[in-house]
Amino acid sequence: MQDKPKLGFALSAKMGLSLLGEVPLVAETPEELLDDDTTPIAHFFVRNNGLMPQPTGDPEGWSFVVDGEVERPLRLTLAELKSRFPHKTYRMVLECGGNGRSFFEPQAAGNPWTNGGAGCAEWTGVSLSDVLREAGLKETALFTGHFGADPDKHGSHEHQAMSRGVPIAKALEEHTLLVWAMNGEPLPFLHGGPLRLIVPGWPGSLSQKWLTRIWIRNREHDGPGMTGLSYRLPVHPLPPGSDGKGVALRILESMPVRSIVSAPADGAHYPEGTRAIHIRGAAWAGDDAVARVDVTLDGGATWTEAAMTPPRNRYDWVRWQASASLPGDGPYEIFARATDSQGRAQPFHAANWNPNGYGCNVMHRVRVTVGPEA
Ligand SMILES: Nc1nc2c(c(=O)[nH]1)N[C@H]1C(S)=C(S)[C@@H](COP(=O)(O)O)O[C@H]1N2
Ligand SMILES: [Mo]
Repeated sequence: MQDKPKLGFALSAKMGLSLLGEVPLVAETPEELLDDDTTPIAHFFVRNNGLMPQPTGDPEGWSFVVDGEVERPLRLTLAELKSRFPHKTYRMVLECGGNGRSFFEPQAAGNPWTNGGAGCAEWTGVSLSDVLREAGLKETALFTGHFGADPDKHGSHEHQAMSRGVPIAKALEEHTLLVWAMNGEPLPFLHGGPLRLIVPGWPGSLSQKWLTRIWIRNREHDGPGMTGLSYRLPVHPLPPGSDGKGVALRILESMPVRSIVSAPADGAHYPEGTRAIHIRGAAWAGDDAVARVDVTLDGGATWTEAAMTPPRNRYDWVRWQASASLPGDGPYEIFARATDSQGRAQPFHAANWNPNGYGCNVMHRVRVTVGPEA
């Protein structure tokens, strides 16, 4: 973490993130900076697939369309959206589909996220379902297709950098929002302001930034990010390193259960004689709830159950804490393991290798030492 380059002045509003790519801009949050109940904007990860659009001088006049399989196609400005539909604020996790990818062996293609391609912010907007109701879904409405104002990574507006979509049932969930504010502030440009989607629990790529259009379709959407190996997992396990050609695939929908240790930080040192350490972190589980979090300092021989603070609303993360007693000085490895409400727990080793490296939820490992300063 320490040896990765830090963000330059282009992202001066961001503090302490690790840069994974400059063009397109990709930056993740070290786990120890995810120690707040609500992730501050300054620490929230950034993922672009193309270049950024022109910032607008008139946020309230920003408009988007809803068209396709609807009775009444709509064009709404942000001002109209705010005045015509009930406002909702939820604290919800946004997580990149490739979060955890760097832990796959051998390395899978794509940005080498550790666990910091995720954050949990308060999003304010309106339910997409309220807008779709106004447009009137036809019986043929099966899927959404999302469009943004950003050019692709070559600067061309002919193709979308990313254009994904969801089955209509996910679009109709109350928590799927059209969002204009983050942590009570106008949605920052870097995070898709003035207007973006938030599709919680599923890969972040569905949460279109700089939103210009929602195309209601009568079939699965086929924009960039929807075809080939994109956001697809093998139905049956693949030998690590294989190219995934010709195997049965399914689209990654709900993200798998994950926990992070946000304190102590990896590499922390405690004075000699320390016999208890306090550990805290966060856990979340896609569409599912977190049932429990356990920590171990002895490689899984013994586990301590963490105390969890309940989520504020569905898709919020749980904050958890645990105290662990230590038998003596020495090096310790902390592992945190979350289990979802269907009994699925995080593995010690990533078992679901796939060519594009999605959904790796291997346990977060934090190394600490107790003893005299070296
Ligand atoms: N228009 C647009 N929306 C986008 C993207 C993009 O490249 N262009 N990237 C997606 C991906 S892959 C992720 S993980 C999230 C990241 O959102 P953030 O940059 O606000 O953290 O935005 C999604 N929405
Ligand atoms: Mo992503």
